[in-house]
Amino acid sequence: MSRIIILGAAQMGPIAPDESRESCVSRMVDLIKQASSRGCSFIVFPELALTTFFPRYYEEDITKMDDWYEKEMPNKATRPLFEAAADAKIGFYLGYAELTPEGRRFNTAILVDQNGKIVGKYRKVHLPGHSEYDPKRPFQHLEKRYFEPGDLGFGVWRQQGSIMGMAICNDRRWPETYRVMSLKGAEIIVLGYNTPDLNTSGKEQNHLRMFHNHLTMQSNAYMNGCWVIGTAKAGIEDGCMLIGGSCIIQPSGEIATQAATLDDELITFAADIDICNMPKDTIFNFAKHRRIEHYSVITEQTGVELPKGLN
Ligand code: CDT
Repeated sequence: MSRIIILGAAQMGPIAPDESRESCVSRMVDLIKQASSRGCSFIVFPELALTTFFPRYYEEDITKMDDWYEKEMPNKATRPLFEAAADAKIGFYLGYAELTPEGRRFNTAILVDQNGKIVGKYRKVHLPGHSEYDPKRPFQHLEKRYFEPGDLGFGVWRQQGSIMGMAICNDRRWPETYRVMSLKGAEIIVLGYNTPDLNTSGKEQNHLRMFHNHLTMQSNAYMNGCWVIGTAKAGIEDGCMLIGGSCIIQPSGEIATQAATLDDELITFAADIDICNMPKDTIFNFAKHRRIEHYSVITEQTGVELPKGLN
């Protein structure tokens, strides 16, 4: 018997800087209702899904940004989302900015089970961007200012008869993200993203943003024999264009379904989790084929070390 889970990516259109949490949550509840009508049992919301992508704004005094963060979860504004999802027996991934009681700031995602209980937490490890105002950029990407690197590692959780892991946006570009979770048995890796269509850190053609979005998730789905769900916050947000392209990717690396708009849009797919078994038992049977005696530089060295001598 196959293990089928109807999975969803709940893409969201732009969130204006002055849009309330309550308004975002009501949009999410609509997506939950659509998911329920399609028999979906797990959906993935974007990164920082309760606010506009505020790292595009510079503020000298970081505490003046506190309103963008959630101090507890669930809270008054998000409780209706947890309740609607629990009523519909839908589990979900939600990205938000976390401010801890100790004053630490993380770009966070949670995994919520079908009863509305938080069962997993992930804090973004690979923070992109910069920490100081950069006058050369048309808009800022200050994740390194407003968040510290995640301290929880790459966990996985048993959910709905499968094993799920979480990542956030820029993490999807790093093969280590998927490999660490796959070494813990991940069969479904889920992530949300906010990706401007313009690379402000270097010269690059805009169309490559979507290409790399899919390339990284598809290749890593294939190389780890797992399902990958990537969910965008898309469209023109406070003048900044964010790519869409939310998708559900199968272990072959092929996109099973992809969003067609840059708005709130739910895509779903009846995913057979057991199709992970063939690649995991054959070409990507890690226990049989990995050669860790040659991989030590991956954890012992961060940057490139060139061979000695001159050419
Ligand atoms: N949110 C996020 O991680 N965005 C990055 C943009 C990188 S450009 C500084 C991404 O990897 O899509």
